[in-house]
Amino acid sequence: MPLEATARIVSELTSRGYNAEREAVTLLASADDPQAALERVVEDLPEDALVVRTDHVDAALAAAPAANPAAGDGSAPDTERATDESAAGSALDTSLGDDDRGADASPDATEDPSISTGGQSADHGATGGNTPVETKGGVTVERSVDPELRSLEIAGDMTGESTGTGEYEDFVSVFRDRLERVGSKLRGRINHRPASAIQSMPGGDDVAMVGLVNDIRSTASGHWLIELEDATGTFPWLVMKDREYVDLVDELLCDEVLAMEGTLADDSGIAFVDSMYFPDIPRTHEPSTADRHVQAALISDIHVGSEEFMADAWNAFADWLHTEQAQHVEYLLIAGDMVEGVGVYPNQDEELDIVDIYEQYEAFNEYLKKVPGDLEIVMIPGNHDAVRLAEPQPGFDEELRAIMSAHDPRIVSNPSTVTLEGVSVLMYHGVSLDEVIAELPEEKASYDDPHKAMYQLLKKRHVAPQFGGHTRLAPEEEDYLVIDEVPDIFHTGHVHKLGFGKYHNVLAINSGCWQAQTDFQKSVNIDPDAGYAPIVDLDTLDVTVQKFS
Ligand code: D5M
Ligand code: FE
Ligand code: ZN
Repeated sequence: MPLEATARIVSELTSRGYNAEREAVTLLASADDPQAALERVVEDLPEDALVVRTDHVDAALAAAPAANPAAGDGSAPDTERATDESAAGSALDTSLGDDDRGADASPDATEDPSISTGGQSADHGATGGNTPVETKGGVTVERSVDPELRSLEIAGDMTGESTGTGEYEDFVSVFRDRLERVGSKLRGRINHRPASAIQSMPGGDDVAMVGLVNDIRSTASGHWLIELEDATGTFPWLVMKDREYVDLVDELLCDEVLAMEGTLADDSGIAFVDSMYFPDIPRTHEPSTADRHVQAALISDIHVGSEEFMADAWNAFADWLHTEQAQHVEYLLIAGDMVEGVGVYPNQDEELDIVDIYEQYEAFNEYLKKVPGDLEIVMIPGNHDAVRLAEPQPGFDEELRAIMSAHDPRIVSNPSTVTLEGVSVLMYHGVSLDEVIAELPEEKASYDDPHKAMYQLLKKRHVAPQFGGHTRLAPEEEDYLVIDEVPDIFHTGHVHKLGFGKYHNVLAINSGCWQAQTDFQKSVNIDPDAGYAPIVDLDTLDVTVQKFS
């Protein structure tokens, strides 16, 4: 497969910081053992060489001993690659103890039945009854990927598109855009009226409105008063404590968009809620799948530069990616927190292994080099990364892109949507999950089940509905945080817990992290899921979890 071989050689060389003449690459590709030849060439290159030329390759090939596959001490041609024991990753069975992963494990009946699809029990935390069921020693293989079969498209990347000045008018436009776009998913379902019109309707009339949640208050008698706002004004809605909808009140966040239907009080000053509607994901949503068996690894929160960064686990993951077991993993998505950063949290410097932010990214790039060069890599920033903290966060600047150049990753904004062979993945770092978990009752969102907090974001069709708490909003003309199109996969990180499940057929995955428990996390009892890599089959949307720690 000459095309594959040349592409691989080019990316190997670039990942080590070299350019190459076209003929030099062809020559390398036609060697008996291109990988060994490449190693030799690199080893013998003059120190100041930036470009690999044909004469370098000629010299290296001439000096090489005759190819003898059986020869030697068993060391792999590339010593950075997997050795048998270091490549051992253990697969976690994701179908609740049934070790036939493809089989029809029956869905956990106690869970929302709507989340069960794809022949898998649908709802998982990292530790919920799963035990490592297999440990496969990995043998480094030549990955036989055909780049022609791949496709990768990006949407919603706002890098370079920022128009916000942070002025009041920008907040007006971003909320107007939010109401318009999220509201459009509700307006067809009810006979809504603007707030200003509702104020002048006669008492007793049936009314409906689409608006942003402006305020949520409980009344002295235990009912709930919810103020909705639209472009014309605000209107108060009362949810009586004995109505079935009262259970939904604890899910509400300020600034989310929803619709209410009800009856106007006699004086028309308030309406009694009969129904509440969320923009939501249609239950009929049918996800797209890839036409061939191909996989994506979804990870986040690497935190290179932290004393707790788990280099061994990362190296085992990188080695595993070179093994036969991982040969179908062709995409690697990284949802933010590449590095630990500097000054992100108080006293964070006490736990820094690398104190300079650029050196952190350089170290990250070294770790990135260890994964196979033929992977397509997409990354977005997180709250520890060196971009603005307010969301949406643009992709890294040119200087950082130049540092994180191993394997030529696609660097896009947080959030962004990447479509892999027809399967759309909404990537969002996940700072708002802290908010959702803090505001909602335990059974609806918790650190142990981070995917359930993600379901709430899907239901609200917005990745960071509530503004002003943990989540900082950079107002733009457009609200880039709206979930406009239904994604096939929703990928977040940030809370350092692994969990996944399906919500109305959308696969929600919160990847764990590569950082052991920090002192802060110890103090607040966060027990991170570190060293796991969830792997998604893009042809079935099934998930397997590989453990490397
Ligand atoms: O945050 C990882 C998780 O830990 C996330 O849920 C926030 C929480 N966290 C970690 N450190 C702090 C401090 N100092 N204050 C508040 N919350 C914290 P990450 O940002 O990915 O490190
Ligand atoms: Fe993180
Ligand atoms: Zn984070």
